[in-house]
Amino acid sequence: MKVNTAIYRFLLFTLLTALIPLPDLFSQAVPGKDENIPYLVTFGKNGETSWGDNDFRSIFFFTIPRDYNRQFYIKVFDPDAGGENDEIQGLWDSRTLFSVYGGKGVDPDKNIESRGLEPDDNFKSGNLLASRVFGNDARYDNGYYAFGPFNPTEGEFNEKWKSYIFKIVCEGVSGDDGNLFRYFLSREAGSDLPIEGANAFTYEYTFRMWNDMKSIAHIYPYVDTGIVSIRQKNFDWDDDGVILVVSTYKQGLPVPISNEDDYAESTIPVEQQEIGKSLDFQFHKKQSSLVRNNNVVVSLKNQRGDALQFFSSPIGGVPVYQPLTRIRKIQKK
Ligand SMILES: [Ca+2]
Ligand SMILES: [Ca+2]
Ligand SMILES: [Ca+2]
Ligand SMILES: [Ca+2]
Repeated sequence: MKVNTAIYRFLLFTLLTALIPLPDLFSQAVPGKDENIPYLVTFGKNGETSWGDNDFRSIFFFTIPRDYNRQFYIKVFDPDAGGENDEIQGLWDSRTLFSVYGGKGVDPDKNIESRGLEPDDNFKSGNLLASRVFGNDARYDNGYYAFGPFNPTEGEFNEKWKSYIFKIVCEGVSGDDGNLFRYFLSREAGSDLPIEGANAFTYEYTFRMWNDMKSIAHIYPYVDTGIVSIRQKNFDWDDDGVILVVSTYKQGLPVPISNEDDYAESTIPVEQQEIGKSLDFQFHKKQSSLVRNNNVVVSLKNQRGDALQFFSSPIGGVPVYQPLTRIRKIQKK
C-alpha cells in the first residue's frame, strides 16, 4: 500500500467515524426522542380497523441493563380515553387494559408468541406483575400513571442484550374510541429519570402522525446479522404522502403505501453495510391537503419470516446517508 493511499484511508475512516452519531444512552421515552411521533394509539375492540389500528392491541418490551440494580417504574402518559389527546367516536366508552409482565416467557427471542404478531398468539406470556383498566378518567387525563416499582431481576434475562426484559401490553378491551398515550421508563414515579443503557422495542408499531404537514415521523428497525432482505408491511396510511427508507447506504428508497383500511407490502434489499445498524423509516405527510388523525401500523420481516425490532433509541444511532460509502465501493471495483 502506498503511503498516500494509507493516509487517504485513515482520513476517510476518521471522517466516517466522526459522522456516525452515538446512540442516546438516556432516552427511554416511547416513542423515542428521535422518532418524532406524538403518540402510540390503541382503539377499543369495537372500533373499525379503518381508523388505523388493525388489532386493538400494542405490545412493547423494555430492556434494563444488567448493571442497573435499583427499582424502576413504567409510566404511562394519558392512559385514559377521554378529555385531551384521545380520539373520540360517538361517546367516550373505551376501556383500555395495560398489563406489565416479567419472568419466564416474556423474552421474545426465546418465545416468539410473546411478540403477539399472529392473532392467536399467547402474548400474555410471563408473570403478570401489575395491571390496570382505564376508562374516561379525568384523574389521569393529560397526566401520568406509574406502574411499579419493579426490580430488574423480575424481568427475563436476555444474553444478547445483556439486559432484563419486561413487557407492557395495551389492549382496547371495550368501546370504540382511540386511546392515545406514551410510555416512559423512569427511576422515579414522580419524575422522568431515565436509566442509562435501557431501551424499548416493539415488533408491530401502531402510532399517530402529527396533525400538521411539516413533521416527519421516524421509526428505526435494527438490521441483525444474516438479514439479506426485508418484507415491509404498512397499514392504513391514508395515502398520506410518502414513506422512505434511509440508511448509511440508502438515500431515500420509497416504498409502496397503503390507503384506507388496507395493507401495502414490498421487499427491500439489505446491503452488507447496513448490517448491525438501524434503518430509518421516514413518514412524510402529503403536502397538498392535511390528512388529520392519521394512525398507521408498520411491521417488518426478514427473508426467513422473522420479525424485526423497532427500537425507541436506535441501535448505533440515527443512520445518516453516506455518499462516501458508495464512492469508496466504486473505487474498489
Ligand atoms: Ca365511543
Ligand atoms: Ca386523555
Ligand atoms: Ca389516552
Ligand atoms: Ca390511518
